[in-house]
Amino acid sequence: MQTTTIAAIATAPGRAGIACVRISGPQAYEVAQRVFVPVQKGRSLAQARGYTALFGHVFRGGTRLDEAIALCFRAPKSYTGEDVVELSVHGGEASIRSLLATCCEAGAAPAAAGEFTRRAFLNGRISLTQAEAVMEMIEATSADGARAAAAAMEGALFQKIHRECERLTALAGHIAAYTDYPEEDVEELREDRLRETLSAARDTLRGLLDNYESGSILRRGVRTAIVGSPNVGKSTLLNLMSGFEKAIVTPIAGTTRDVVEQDVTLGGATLLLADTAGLRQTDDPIEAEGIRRSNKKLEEANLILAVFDLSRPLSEEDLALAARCRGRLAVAIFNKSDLPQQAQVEQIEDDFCRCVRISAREEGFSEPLRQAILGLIAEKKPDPDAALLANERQRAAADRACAALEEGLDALDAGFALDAVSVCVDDALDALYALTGENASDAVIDEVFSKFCVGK
Ligand SMILES: Nc1nc2c(ncn2[C@@H]2O[C@H](COP(=O)(O)OP(=O)(O)OP(=O)(O)O)[C@@H](O)[C@H]2O)c(=O)[nH]1
Ligand SMILES: [Mg+2]
Repeated sequence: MQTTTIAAIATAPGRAGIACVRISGPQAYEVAQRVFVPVQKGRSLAQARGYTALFGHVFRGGTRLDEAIALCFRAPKSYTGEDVVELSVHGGEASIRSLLATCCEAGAAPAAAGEFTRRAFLNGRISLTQAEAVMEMIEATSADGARAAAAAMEGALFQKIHRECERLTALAGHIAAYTDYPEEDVEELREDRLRETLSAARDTLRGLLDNYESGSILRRGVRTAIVGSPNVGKSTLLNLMSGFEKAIVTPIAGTTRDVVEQDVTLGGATLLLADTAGLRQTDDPIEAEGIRRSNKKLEEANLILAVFDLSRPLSEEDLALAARCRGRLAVAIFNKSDLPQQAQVEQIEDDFCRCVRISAREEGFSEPLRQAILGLIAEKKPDPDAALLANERQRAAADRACAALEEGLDALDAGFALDAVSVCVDDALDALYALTGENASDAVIDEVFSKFCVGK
């Protein structure tokens, strides 16, 4: 248990209806009482039970700052597991900052980034993966991202990992008993059962690792590159999808040099659109740098929107681009369908998962294009309610555990003694408990919470 009492503004900066200072720790009620006076005579914060609210005023010195609502939580039934009081006032920057300063003068220490959630973790309210999910929820910009974060907060990943830990712990115990006390009446350790447990855990982890990349589609959005030869209408397409004139459009080939980025919501997903410089051979060093960046976006994309100009024959660059899209999640967009057709699209159609004809000059998002993109994302994205690895820390830990289990299975195949297998099981358990935070080092915990915002 922590001995200090902390306070921070829990709401976002800026003007709002309400802003809130959260106070947590053993002196939360003493601090709040020095600041807050209830309106109703005879009521006091000190006597307030958990899950109750009081209306009153907050004061600094003798000066009344604002009207306020005090929300009371009593340890251990609060977010942090400690006594917590939340003071909500009108949401002006000046008033909320002055309220926080008053709470600090009254004995609270300013909270560090993520300190409330850190306390919830240290007090055993939530696992490390659930704490990370809180941050995911705060950062979620799409409905899918929020759903994935909610599932993780509920403990979808924690429970999945924890189940494997329990099975492996039981196995480790069995191996130890069997090898250390062979003369005792320990149930025989059958090799096929041993192999089964190890490979089941390994398969669970492999499934999670395989989904890691596509999980980032839910959380961060779909990295979408708009690519193609110069003048085919890439920037016009970006503007069409964004709903405003984000990028410069001109009839001059080579207009776009820098990558122009815009986030767009489609269905429940966020598309991180990147309009790029047209791909062609050039001696112009500025354009060449733009094209290098186009190629980078193309390589990194989860989804490629390859644009072609229907009104002219396909060029060498067009054919080369189509070849690069083979096997990738890519839509061919045959643009300028309002003009007479010159391009022989049959040459490249097979290189793409979907092909659509549009005129990007026409108003509004083209329905066939929307359907094509949504269909492809739906095929690729994992179930947001399932257990998913949320970040690089979790991925690395799962990877370490998976490798240890592989090693254990190899040791079995090679006919090594059970001791060798037992070491691998211990390594796997070590990695899995680090993942859930049950034996994470202070350095790892510091690292996790350093990414949080103050007030959470
Ligand atoms: N007729 C017709 N013209 C279009 C269409 N889409 C774009 N254009 C025109 O094609 C020209 C080039 O459009 P951009 O969007 O700048 O093309 P881009 O691919 O971004 O070109 P770069 O940035 O130079 O690589 C502009 O004059 C657009 O108005 C379309 O569907 N039909
Ligand atoms: Mg352009």
